[in-house]
Amino acid sequence: MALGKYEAEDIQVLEGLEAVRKRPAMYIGTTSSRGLHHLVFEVVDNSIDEVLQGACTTIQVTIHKDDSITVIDNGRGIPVNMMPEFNVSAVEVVMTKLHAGGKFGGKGYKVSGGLHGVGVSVVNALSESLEVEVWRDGKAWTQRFAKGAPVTPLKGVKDSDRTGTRVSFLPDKTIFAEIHFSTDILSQRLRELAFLNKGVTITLNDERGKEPPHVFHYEGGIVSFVEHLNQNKDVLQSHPLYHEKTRDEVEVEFALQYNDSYLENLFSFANNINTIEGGSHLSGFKSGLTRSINNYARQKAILKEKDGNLSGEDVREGLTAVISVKLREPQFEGQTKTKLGNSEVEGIVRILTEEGISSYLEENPTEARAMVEKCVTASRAREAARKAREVVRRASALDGGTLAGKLADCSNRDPSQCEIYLVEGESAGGSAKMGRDRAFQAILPLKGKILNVEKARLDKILGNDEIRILITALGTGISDDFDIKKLRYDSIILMTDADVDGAHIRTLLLTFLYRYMKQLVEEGHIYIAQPPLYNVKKGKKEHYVYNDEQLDKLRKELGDGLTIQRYKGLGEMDPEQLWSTTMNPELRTLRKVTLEDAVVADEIFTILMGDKVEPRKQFIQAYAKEVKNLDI
Ligand code: 0RA
Repeated sequence: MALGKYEAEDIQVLEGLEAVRKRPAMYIGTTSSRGLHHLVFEVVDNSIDEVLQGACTTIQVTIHKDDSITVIDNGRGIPVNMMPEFNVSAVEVVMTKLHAGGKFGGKGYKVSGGLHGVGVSVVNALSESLEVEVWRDGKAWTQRFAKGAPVTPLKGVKDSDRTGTRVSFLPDKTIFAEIHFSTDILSQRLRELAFLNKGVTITLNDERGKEPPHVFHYEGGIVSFVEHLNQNKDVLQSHPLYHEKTRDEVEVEFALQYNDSYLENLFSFANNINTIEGGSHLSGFKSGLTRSINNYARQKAILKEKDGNLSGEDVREGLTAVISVKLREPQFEGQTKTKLGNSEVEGIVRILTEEGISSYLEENPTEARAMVEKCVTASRAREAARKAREVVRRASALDGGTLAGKLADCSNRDPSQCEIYLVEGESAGGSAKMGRDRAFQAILPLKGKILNVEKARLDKILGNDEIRILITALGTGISDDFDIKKLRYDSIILMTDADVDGAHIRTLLLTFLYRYMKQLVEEGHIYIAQPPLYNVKKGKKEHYVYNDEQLDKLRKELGDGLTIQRYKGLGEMDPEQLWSTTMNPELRTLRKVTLEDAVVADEIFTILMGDKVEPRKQFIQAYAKEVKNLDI
């Protein structure tokens, strides 16, 4: 190896990339599994930039047997020329200098900011080894690196007339807690990218298993995305409405299709980044939609003069839509940097949305009528819901009126210190009330099954006692009234039995929280308690066992003569046991409910809780274990 020159080089490179190795989380958010997967997305984002330039049509991702990754694209290839200001090749600059992308002139779309966009050099810094191969200028070129430092110079190895880039890397085991790539996580995002960039072909090949490669290619782009989101629902339009237009250099496209549910299912993207926190493009889309539907309804006298306007909520009931914008200098704001800040985008999107929807309604009168009538019905139902909600508001104003006798509140009044246990059943609720630390733990027993909110409209949902009490206890309100600042407990812990009924109740609760208090899920306030499955006694010594694996292990360790009790429900534990196994912060384990992917969560809830029986059957058969331990 030609190390000579590169010894000096190492030192320089490490000055830049050392920071990344020292504080990886600063660059990729975390060194957990999520951060590991970000490495792949970072490389793929660079290939997607080539797609956005119209320079690339295929991206192939391979997970090798040793969990190393290869990404190959047929873009232009990273430039190989010497860069005088750095005295090394452009390839080496891209691979070793932070944010080198910008140094090539920010002409094109760069997926910068947001979640990714930190630069391939970060992937290089966090890889035990990395090899880049570039096809460009009639040759194939390669260079190898270790922990970010070059170990060979860039060499033109043979003639080649193709163009593109291959990046192969093995993540550094001393940085990441675990090196295991999940095909599911990778395919979710790769599929999403294929939806958002119509025509591109993205393949994922997992060499660790025997499955054939996944191929993601959608000629329909976000139209296919909306069809996919609605696949298990009954729809009002035979094909989604689609509109695409560029204005003031902002590329706007949206697709929408109503279904007969009551839920709004709206996803927004800016430069391929899922803007979970919304932003100017989303508000522009919402107001354009509200205006165009109202205009049409008035024009066709479906709304009479005496009727008030349809509200935003009315026109979004049962709506599935994807709005995607691409712009030159996206500003990402918000807690998770997933809110588009560019204010000029709002007006552009509003006008284009209004234009697109209005002409669709004119051209498709049958569909238009079905859509608008659904919105009018929604508006009437909302009036009924408003009255029901008034009842809830008054109940919370009384602060405790409905709660008295139900909620055992904690004495601490600082929400950041407090937690609430939502407990299945009165008897477990009783034990929890006695066993808890009343200073900071509140207990709310829930009797029986709560309502399946996936199948009911808001007025009915709010008529349900258990749900009203829950809303009052949490203090935040729901949907548009939701205000996280009013949250009365920092942690909301679901404690249900470790059986099928318990899992069902947990899913019902999660569905409600996800649909009506989504921010609580997004911001990580929801937890699942882990009660023990067994009590194992040997002589005077007691052990609590949380799963079958642990039980096997303990059996081997302790030998024979054990008394094993399987807990059938939380109610079988006395208050002291419940405290020490499941509620004592020093000893308990809680599972945090995370929302990795709202698209997948929506899909799962629709399948689990919706009307269609066949997809549910299939899902439960395929994922029997996961459903029991539903962890979004
Ligand atoms: C810098 C400049 C150009 C392209 C790239 C980097 C590039 C990086 C990666 C990483 C994976 N695939 C990639 N493809 C391209 C611009 C090239 C030009 O202007 O010709």
